[in-house]
Amino acid sequence: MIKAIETLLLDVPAIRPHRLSVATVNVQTLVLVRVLCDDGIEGWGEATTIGGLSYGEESPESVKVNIDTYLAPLLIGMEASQVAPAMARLRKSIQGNRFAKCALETALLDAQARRLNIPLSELLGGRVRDALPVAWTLASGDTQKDIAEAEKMLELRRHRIFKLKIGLRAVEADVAHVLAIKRALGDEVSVRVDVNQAWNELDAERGIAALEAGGIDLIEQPIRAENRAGMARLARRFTVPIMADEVLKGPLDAFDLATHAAADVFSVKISQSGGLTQARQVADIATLAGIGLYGGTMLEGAIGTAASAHVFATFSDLSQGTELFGPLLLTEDILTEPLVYRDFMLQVPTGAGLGVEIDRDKVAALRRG
Ligand code: MUC
Ligand code: MG
Repeated sequence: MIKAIETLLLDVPAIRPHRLSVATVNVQTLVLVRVLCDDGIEGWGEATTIGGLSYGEESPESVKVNIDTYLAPLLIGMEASQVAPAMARLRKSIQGNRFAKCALETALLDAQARRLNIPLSELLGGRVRDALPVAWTLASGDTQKDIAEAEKMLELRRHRIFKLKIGLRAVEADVAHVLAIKRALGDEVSVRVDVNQAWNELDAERGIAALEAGGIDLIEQPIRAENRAGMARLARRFTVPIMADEVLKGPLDAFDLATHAAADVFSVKISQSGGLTQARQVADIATLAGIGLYGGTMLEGAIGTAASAHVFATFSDLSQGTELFGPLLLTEDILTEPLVYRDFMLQVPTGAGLGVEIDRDKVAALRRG
């Protein structure tokens, strides 16, 4: 039986300001969810947003208050080992709140997989890989700093895929910044851009043409999420793959985007999808439609990143890799043993549940209030 559900806000400083077109992240707030069951087993989940309400319509504070007030009371007393009926109850009674639902589903599946003594991935159909390629986002806003940061990552053998955040400056200035980095890093390295919706369609046509000619490998959410027809026009017009991110908020969007050929690649995010099961559904739709897959992040800490890793490890095709670098952007970790990044890959934890152990002292030290 589900006995209690606790939510905590943790404020964790970033290693450097992380600049997106919609916000600059200096401190990341993690919402941790702890589900306690009457058999003594507990499960952990996490939700993060980017820049409070700058990126989406949930904030860390709204996730906490909505779980505490509306979602948790629906779950207390339900059978803890029956995660599907518990999630069905939430989905029936609660509109929206995908991030909150995802954090709860993560905690419930973590607890259930611990109960069965299997990795969480095995509750989602089973993993087909034990390590995931991980991109790093260069977002200092400064070309030389970004090049130096990328060179350091290559030397450490941590990342050889780099995603650049653009869209704040004029198209030409952004293109010059990206192509300078691409030239400095060379052909062995994959350079991609995320415009975070900043361009209009005409800007996008100009910008993407120049980026494609300069050898850039992937263009993420170049225009407003609402302009799905524009996404389809860009996907048809260019050879360089166009990736859907902000427009993709779960299986129904995945179905619609696939139907209208509005993206070549989906960035699957567990929280944007509304949970781990729904993230799998998004991936299934992509695979059936011949759309490529990328494992996205909402800059989660270790718990959300481990949960994402368990989901992405089940994807049969993960052609574009992942960007599960969230914990590496933060100055503090909350695990007893950090996640392992080695040879350009994140190792998917193999222990029971999420396969990570929470350091309670660290959590207490970072807890808000
Ligand atoms: C996004 O839009 O992809 C993911 C990586 C990163 O640097 O920012 C996030 C959000
Ligand atoms: Mg994005």
